[in-house]
Amino acid sequence: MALDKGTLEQLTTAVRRFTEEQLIPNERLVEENDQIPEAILTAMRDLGLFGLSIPEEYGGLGLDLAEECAVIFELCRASPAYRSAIGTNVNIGSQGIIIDGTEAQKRAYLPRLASGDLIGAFALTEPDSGSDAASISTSAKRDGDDYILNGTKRYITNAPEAGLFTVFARTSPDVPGADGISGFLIEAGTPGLSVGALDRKMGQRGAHSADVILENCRVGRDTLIGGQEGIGFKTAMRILDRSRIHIGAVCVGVAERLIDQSTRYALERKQFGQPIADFQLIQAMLADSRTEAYAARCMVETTARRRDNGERVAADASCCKLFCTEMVGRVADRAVQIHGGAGYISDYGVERMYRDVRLFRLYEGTSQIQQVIIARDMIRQMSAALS
Ligand code: COS
Repeated sequence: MALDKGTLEQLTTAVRRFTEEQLIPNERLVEENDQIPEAILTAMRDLGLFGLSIPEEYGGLGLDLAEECAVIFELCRASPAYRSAIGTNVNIGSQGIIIDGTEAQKRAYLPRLASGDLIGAFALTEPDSGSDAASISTSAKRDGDDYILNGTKRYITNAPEAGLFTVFARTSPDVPGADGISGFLIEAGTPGLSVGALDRKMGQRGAHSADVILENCRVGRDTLIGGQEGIGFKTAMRILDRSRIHIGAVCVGVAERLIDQSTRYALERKQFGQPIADFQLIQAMLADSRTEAYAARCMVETTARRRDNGERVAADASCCKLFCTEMVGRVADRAVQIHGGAGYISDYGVERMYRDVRLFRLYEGTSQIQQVIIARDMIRQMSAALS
């Protein structure tokens, strides 16, 4: 553990208070304006939320993953759009540098990512390459000491706000699949890099995504992550291993919020002369949701701690992503059901959360991709044991 128990408790208590006093009351505003108010972003920076995972020597809070998840459980009691604002800096937009970056790359970018002055984005997906991430076609052609990148990246979270893009591109066109891929750190404003129009999404208003277009974008060799060609796919997979546990924690936070809100509503709402909480069919839905959210919390805490202890947890990270994202979908569905007609009306915010959580089963690897990763691992292990 990077923090002693008391300090971690102080941090999670501060985040819980911030969530209750500032984030939840502004959820509707964020939804209506498709924008998080600047004052809230400033408060998030002041709390150190952009730098949760970034080592202290580079200006972050240096939390380990279990501690980060404890903070995320609290933060995600509010609309997921808030988490998305810090999410790329904490995870997919900074971890490439932390995991495989050179010392110069760490010094150049981590302090500003930690403070939230710089927003990071992770550009892997393309119009024709989603689940099959090793099939990306964005090219990075060597030209003297430079690389020239061409291609389009799709659904890139925080692209409109980002000052730094972790871009994956093919440096060896003759090497098919994963081995020909390299990661680059490209700053916004680099000639040849542009960001498309905002994606119009089903939910998570206030969190933005867009295409990132690379047209003869010339970058120096110092932008190559780790200064090494051909390791980009593995960098991307290692980033995703970590962030899939983080997404599990996000789902736990949202589920716990929905369960509290549903329980409160069930006690207030009267039908047939009594609170609907007295009816066993309502109780069954509440109990199922609590049980599943508790299982998800235990799973995330255990997997995060095991990763912090240096264990290889790639398949279990996928178990977390699969179970937690599916779990919160069921919890949100029951929350709508318990609220009845009110669950379908925007005033209560439940329909908003129902739409918001749908994304979790898609990004950072669909549920089906998590199943593939888990089953492949099982088969590999059993085959090795049998041979
Ligand atoms: N950590 C380190 N290395 C890994 C790894 C991991 N978690 N997963 C795979 N690798 C390595 C493999 O060991 C292999 O290396 P070797 O050739 O040296 O053995 C290489 O990477 C290729 O792996 P694999 O053969 O498993 O690749 P596949 O093309 O079969 O695809 C999946 C793997 C499907 C798991 C991958 O493409 C994936 O995760 N897809 C979803 C992408 C995603 O999440 N997109 C969301 C975008 S971010 S919002």
